[in-house]
Amino acid sequence: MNAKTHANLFAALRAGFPADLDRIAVETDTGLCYSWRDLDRASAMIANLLKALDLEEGARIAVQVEKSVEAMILYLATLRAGYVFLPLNTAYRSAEMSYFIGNAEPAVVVCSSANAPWLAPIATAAGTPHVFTLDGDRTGTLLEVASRCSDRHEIAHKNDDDLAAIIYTSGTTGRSKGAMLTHRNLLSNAEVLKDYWGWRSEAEGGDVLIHALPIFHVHGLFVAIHGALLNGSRMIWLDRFDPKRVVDRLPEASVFMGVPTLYGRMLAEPGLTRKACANMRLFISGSAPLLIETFNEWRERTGHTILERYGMSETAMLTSNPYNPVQGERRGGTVGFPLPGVQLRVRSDAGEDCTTDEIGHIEVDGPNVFAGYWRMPEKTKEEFTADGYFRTGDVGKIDGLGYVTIVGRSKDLIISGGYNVYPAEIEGYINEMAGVAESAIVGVPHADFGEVGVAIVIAKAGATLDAEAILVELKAKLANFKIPKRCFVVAELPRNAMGKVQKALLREQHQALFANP
Ligand code: MLC
Ligand code: AMP
Repeated sequence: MNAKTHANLFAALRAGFPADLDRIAVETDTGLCYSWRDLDRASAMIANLLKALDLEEGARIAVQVEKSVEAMILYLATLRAGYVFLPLNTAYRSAEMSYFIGNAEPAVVVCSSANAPWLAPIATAAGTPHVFTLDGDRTGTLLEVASRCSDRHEIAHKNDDDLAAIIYTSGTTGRSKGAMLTHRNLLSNAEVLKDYWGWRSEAEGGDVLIHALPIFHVHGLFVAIHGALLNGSRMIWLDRFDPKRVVDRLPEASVFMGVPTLYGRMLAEPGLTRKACANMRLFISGSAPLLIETFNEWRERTGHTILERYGMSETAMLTSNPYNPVQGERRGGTVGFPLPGVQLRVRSDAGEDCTTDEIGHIEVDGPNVFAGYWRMPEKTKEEFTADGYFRTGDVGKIDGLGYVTIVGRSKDLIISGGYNVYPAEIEGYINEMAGVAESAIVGVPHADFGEVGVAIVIAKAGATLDAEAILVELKAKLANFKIPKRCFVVAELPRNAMGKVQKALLREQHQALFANP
């Protein structure tokens, strides 16, 4: 394999497959087994299907399908064929999908057959020439056509800086932005994590990962899948997170990755005991802050210390608590140290380096930092400093030992159960409703989701608004996780002297709404 071919992330993942391709690579929770040979052949067949479409260089393959092993294989096939994978949350509705498809102009859209009746016309209207279906039960036109393709495929030649994926991440103002990730971004991060988290080789007993996260975001798609494939490790695959099923499978596994909500829900399972976790090597948490109470309770119940790490769609993983005790202890409430190769600094509003423990803006650089926002050069420029650091929008500090702690965000963002919800987007929809003068969405603590949105709405003079009706109208337009969990119609919003809505005050007012289960 020459150096150029190897720049294709798929080539590196493929090189991680074990020599014996007949061993089990993925076992679903329903008992289906896929060998490494199956992954190789099926990804070759779908890659050949894509190749036969004669797409232009850099063509986007937009995918909104239920989680399945075949959906993962479609991701691998896209890399293998040299195209750009564009995963989309299954909760997105037609207005959201219209925007993504219109903006990304994918050459191929793959969706569920249930969504095809409304999604295919959106794709056609946007000029997408190819629409396929793929369902969770291994049916759909994608697999029908692929079944007639050869299972031999030469991995497409890619350069380091060629795009591998676009991940849409909502903007604080305006519409979502597509973060462009290159083969180098993803591969460099995967290689660092393989080493840093001590993935065990076969000779050391190997690892088995329980995969229970969605595969349309960085955490489930990149961190989890790349980790297992690069190390040739088996995955126990759950199409959706079920805390009891995960706990039941722990004795057969050694690695688990989750957002804090998953850990909270697993703690409610009586089967979560030290004995059930005896074979486990590593529990990893990220995508949202892990409460220190969860961190402590987990240690008490299981004897394991959760390793918390921090990342973003634009950068993949940035920091991690240490795996190896020689590097230090895992500290609850912190996100650990910058990963090897990542430069992370904290800067004041004035752009000066902060001193130890001083709170400021987190800025990062490294081979993992994305290539920019899709077709948004101006927005991209704004998010980088003059010396090339990416402004994360997270606010934090670094202590004397080098541990990074995230204390807040300068971006107006709510992270709910590991999904990002942008108040500006929801406010925009509410403000367009009949009788609404203005609105504010704030994040408040929630025992299960960590944080959830609450809407505070003001009626136009003479209009009467019904809080429940506002939520019903929103539900018809937006992904379900974005819907505020409560809505209040009030007479006025608190403002500061400059006339700006004081969201901190609103947050304080409503902070006890969902604090207890
Ligand atoms: C579901 N609901 C949510 C929600 N998920 N509400 C707020 N926040 C969420 N995250 C609501 C639905 O709207 C619905 O309400 C009800 O809960 C049931 O929906 P469901 O789909 O059946 O929920 P469930 O399967 O229980 O899902 C919860 C969850 C899921 C925690 C398993 O949200 C999840 O998988 N989260 C992980 C997200 C993730 O992978 N993030 C990584 C991002 S990458 P109703 O009223 O409609 O019935 C990233 C970078 C990094 O951040 O560092 O990793
Ligand atoms: P996303 O855009 O979905 O990739 O979300 C990235 C954001 O998630 C980051 O900018 C952080 O605000 C947040 N995040 C990720 N990991 C952590 C963590 N361990 N603790 C706190 N926030 C986190």
